[in-house]
Amino acid sequence: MPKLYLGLGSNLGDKKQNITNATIICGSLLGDIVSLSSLYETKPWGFESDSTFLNAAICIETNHSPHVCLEMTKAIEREMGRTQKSSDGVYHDRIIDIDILFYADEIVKTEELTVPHPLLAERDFVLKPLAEIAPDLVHPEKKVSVNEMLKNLEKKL
Ligand code: PH2
Ligand code: MG
Ligand code: MG
Repeated sequence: MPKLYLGLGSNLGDKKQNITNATIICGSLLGDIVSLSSLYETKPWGFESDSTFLNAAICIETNHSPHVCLEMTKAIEREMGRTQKSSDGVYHDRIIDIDILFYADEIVKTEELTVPHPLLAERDFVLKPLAEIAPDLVHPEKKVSVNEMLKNLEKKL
């Protein structure tokens, strides 16, 4: 079964509970959770906010297509009370954000969805949790592993 990697983030309310709830709901709707990172406290990236984030990464074995997974993660965000969606690089505080990072080694480029996540290699709040659960996962276009992407990013920071 294909492995779906999701990045989870929260910087509003009970962040730890929000990540836990999202993990449970993702597991029940999308498939079996096969790995789960620890929680990482991270500074807001790409926008100003007084609220730090908790970030995590999870891996789910799923029968659903990437687009169905996207619709489900969006529905979970809405159900959990997320109001504003980010667009054009303008970010907002949020109860929960669920991003598709990888879907097996598939490449998806449609209007609604780009997989692997296009900003993955620039975000330590994504790569750190992901490196905990999938250090050797190789980016199908860049041909480098998660661990290598993290090392390259840390050299730049
Ligand atoms: N998500 C963003 C923008 N900035 N910063 C951190 N630390 N964690 C996030 O999950 C995050 C962010 C867009 O979704
Ligand atoms: Mg995001
Ligand atoms: Mg998102």
